[in-house]
Amino acid sequence: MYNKELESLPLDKLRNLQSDRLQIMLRRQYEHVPFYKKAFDEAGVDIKQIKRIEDIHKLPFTLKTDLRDNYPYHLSAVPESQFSRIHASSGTTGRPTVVTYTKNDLEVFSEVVARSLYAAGARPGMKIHNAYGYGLFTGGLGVHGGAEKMGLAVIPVSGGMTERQLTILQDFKPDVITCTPSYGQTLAEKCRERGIDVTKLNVKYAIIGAEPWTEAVRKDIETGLDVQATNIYGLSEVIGPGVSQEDVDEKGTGSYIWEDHFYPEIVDKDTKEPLPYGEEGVLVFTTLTKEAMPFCRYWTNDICTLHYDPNGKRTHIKMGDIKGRADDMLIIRGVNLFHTQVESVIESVSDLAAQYQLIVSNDGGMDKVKVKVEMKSACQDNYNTLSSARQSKLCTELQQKLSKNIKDTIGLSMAVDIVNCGDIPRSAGGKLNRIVDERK
Ligand code: DLL
Repeated sequence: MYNKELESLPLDKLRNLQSDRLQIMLRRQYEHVPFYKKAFDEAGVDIKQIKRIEDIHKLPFTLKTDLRDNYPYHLSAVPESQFSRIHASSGTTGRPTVVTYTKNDLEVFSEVVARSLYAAGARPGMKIHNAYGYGLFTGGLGVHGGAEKMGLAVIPVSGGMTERQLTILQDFKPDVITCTPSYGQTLAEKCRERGIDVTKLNVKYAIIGAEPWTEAVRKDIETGLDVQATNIYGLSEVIGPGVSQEDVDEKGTGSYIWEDHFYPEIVDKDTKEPLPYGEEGVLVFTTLTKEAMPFCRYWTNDICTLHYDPNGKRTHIKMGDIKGRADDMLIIRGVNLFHTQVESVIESVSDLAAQYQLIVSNDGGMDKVKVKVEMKSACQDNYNTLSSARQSKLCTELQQKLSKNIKDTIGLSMAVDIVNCGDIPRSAGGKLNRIVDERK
């Protein structure tokens, strides 16, 4: 463990620490953030009466719209002169979501990322190829700070320019790589295409996150780059990457949330009531140590479960995979649909990549979903050698196969559009927007 004392703190001590930190945080919010003073007063909460973390459910939620309404700095609890960094979300419409950090916040950020990198297999003295975007996105600089704190040599590659990334992977000999899952798959595909012998690369660990992914994606990256891949989760509003991390020896059992800094709850999407551990609902976080922008019960919109793992190395709670976003859950002709369900079906067709978009429309009153999906690069290579008649035959076969598998597994009819490798646009953070809602 990177910080054995805190990562293995007995639960009763952890609850005491969380309770102490919560009281300080609430005072900071009440005294310095007019939005929270009003929110607590309107909810009839006397923060002096909130002495234990177990009372947290009495407090009001904070929503993403609250950040937008208080753009850019009105939720900050310190004067602007105390800001050490400002990040913003990569949102495509409207005002960006702005998050501010003090010097101490950046210390905490580095601490939780260092713990995460360690859990993923990184050790001081290693080199890390950081392919998260540097800039307003928290991925690049967030991982960078934690890696430096732990004593890794950081190669600040940032996103894109895949050819250069391949050269760096071969020549700079990093032990660890961090990137989005879709970019990890792209790198794996390109290595295969170029005939790079991945067993000769030095890279041993891939730390993958910033968007949802599945076990099939893990397998693609692990075999395609000859690494052990683990999940890193986070969001800008809570700090950035490193809110939680999967341990390399405990793959598939969830990701540890660094609970001494971020207190998680799962609440029912509709009633907003807290749910017991193990039940699926919306993940909500209270930041316990942040100074510049402390958040009370921040509604992430991410859907998952929480559980304690009696067999885990650490005492902190684990979160399961993100199933989707509460606002991403589509209801198509009465069927609840997360895009990850379609992804699992796409993975059953070996020529198709998990690079896809669901385009939702409602022509003629009925909601319809079209799946736009890229061919894998091996399939693309073969496709490029075919005559146009054989090309359209191949596309039709793939369309029919995917359409049938979707109907059989999910029970919905969806049109399928097969597109070339790399044709679906990626955002600046390297993320692929899974749902395009064209409904009026
Ligand atoms: O994506 C921070 C990050 C950077 C995490 C690098 C991991 C690695 P935002 O841009 O604010 O922050 O996006 C946050 O991305 O609410 C989730 O919906 C999604 N997300 C992040 N990590 C994961 C993950 C960064 N491991 C939003 N699995 C979150 C699934 C994830 N979804």
